[in-house]
Amino acid sequence: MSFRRLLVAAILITILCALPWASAADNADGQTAQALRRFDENKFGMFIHWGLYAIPAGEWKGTYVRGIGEWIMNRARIPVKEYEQLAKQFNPVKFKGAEWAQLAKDAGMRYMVITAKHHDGFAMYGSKASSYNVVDATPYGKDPMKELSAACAQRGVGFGFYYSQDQDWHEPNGRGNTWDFPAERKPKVYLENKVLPQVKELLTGYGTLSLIWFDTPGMLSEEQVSDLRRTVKTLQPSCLLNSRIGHGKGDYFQTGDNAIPIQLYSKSKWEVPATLNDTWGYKKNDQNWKDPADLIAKLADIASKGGNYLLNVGPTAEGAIPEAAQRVLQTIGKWLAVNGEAIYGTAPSPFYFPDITWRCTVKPGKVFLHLINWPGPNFRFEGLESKVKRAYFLGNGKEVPFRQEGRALSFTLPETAPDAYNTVLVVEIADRTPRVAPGYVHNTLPARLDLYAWTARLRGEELRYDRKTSSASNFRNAERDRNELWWYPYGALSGEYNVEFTYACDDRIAGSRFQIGVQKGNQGPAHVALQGRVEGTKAAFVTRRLDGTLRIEPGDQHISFGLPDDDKSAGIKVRKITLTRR
Ligand code: JFZ
Repeated sequence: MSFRRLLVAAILITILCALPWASAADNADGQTAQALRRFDENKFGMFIHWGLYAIPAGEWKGTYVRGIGEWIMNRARIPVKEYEQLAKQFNPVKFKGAEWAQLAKDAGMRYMVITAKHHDGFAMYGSKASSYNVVDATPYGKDPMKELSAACAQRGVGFGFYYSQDQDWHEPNGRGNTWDFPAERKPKVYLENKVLPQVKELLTGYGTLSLIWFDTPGMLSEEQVSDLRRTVKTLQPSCLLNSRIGHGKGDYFQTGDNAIPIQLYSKSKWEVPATLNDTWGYKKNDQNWKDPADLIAKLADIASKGGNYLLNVGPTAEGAIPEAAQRVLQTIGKWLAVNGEAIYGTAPSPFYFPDITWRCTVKPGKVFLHLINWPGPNFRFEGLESKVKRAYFLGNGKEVPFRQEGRALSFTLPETAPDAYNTVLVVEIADRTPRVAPGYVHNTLPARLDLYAWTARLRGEELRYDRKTSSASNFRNAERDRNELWWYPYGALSGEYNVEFTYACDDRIAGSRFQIGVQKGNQGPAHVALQGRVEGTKAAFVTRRLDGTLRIEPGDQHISFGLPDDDKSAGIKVRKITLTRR
């Protein structure tokens, strides 16, 4: 072939590849990218865990079962033959898709993800692939997902399904049920007979899906997960997949449940799945509802770090969302109706967070300072080099007096917060994007870093956070669930540190051993990093330097605090752990 012919051929191939019909895969990539942008703008979604587990609601044969409600079949080792009987009682007469969709809308949630099938294997929609489903196996006999998906579409709320693709305790070849099915698995049989057919049903029967939320990967091979991904993208190229599909085949990343990274986190788009109390599926005795102030602050925190917040409700077996949950969501919605400009469609903070006074989101020409812990009348903000034109409260439009000297901004604020939850201070700047002084950029780690109890995941159902004293308490050791604080650095922290500990403890309950651990990788017990004894402080907050050094390596998953031996000092109040680079 002559050079000229080669050149012509090369040009032709280039043009063909650029054409929209050239390749289905390229097309899917483009639609995925677009869907991801919309997903990023939405910021806030509703998670719904609803299934047969809402009937026992945390209690089996008169005995309380610890842990998350939707795991009751596993935790109580309930045989399939017994658990299946629950279907005959499932009759959610109170269910109204329009009400659930409207609640999401009122709460300012822009997408919804509901369990089509959880680990118990029961399909909450009309499935041809398995008769173990809500239409064929219950007295209700209808498909609630038809109504719900239509109600969401009508209100412009994105709609997606949770689907447990790997664990299925109802199937001999699904993962997880070792009490009925001890024999070896044939993942391929399960994948081809149940997962792929059901996923196809979900993608063809409920309109446009914003996403499918897979969970707890483990058994399926990389090739099998690729098949699953291809099945979804072929039917709906714009349907997003989360990272829990496994083998790195997702479009965006999930943090651990209720786990918010301590600083800005930017490894692709991410989402925090979170509970409103201590369970996903309904449990009748769980009344540990999170405070709206805390949830609103967490939403600002997550948006400031570049994430989305997927907040869960667990409806009852009758099909009602608990009233306490509804009230909390309405409160968040009222705040968002006024302050949504500082959440939706924003970019994350270009600034590092020195403490828990403020969080930050940005839009062109605007810096939104979310004052989540009121600083009092004199608020100093450092690190902004762009010229400030104007400052005002988003909630009431009132001008806020300020002085700008070099990289320091001093605001004069009211004594008390104008907004009980989160007062947004809008700072209008002369630049389109803020110029940030060196040393204040989000990815620079300071010499001293505070790990606040507020930025930790509260692990365990007894642990409580108190906003007045900014501290966590009730570090009980209950059966196999430890009450601990877990901080997620997500890779940003490797190094060696001296450690200080800020806490308060009544002298009468002092004496337990405490432990600061580092979790290596994803699984296994925390490696013990530092230990000490809880000393009495006459109930006043003190800061104590601890013996030894804390070593954090890249890939370490989290840092923990807890009482490993006894819970005599469970009432200790922990405010923060301070790391100083050695
Ligand atoms: C999973 C489920 O097992 C659970 O029932 C619920 O549906 C939840 C949303 O997801 O649980 C997980 C999965 C992953 C982590 C923690 C809990 N994780 O990575 O930390």
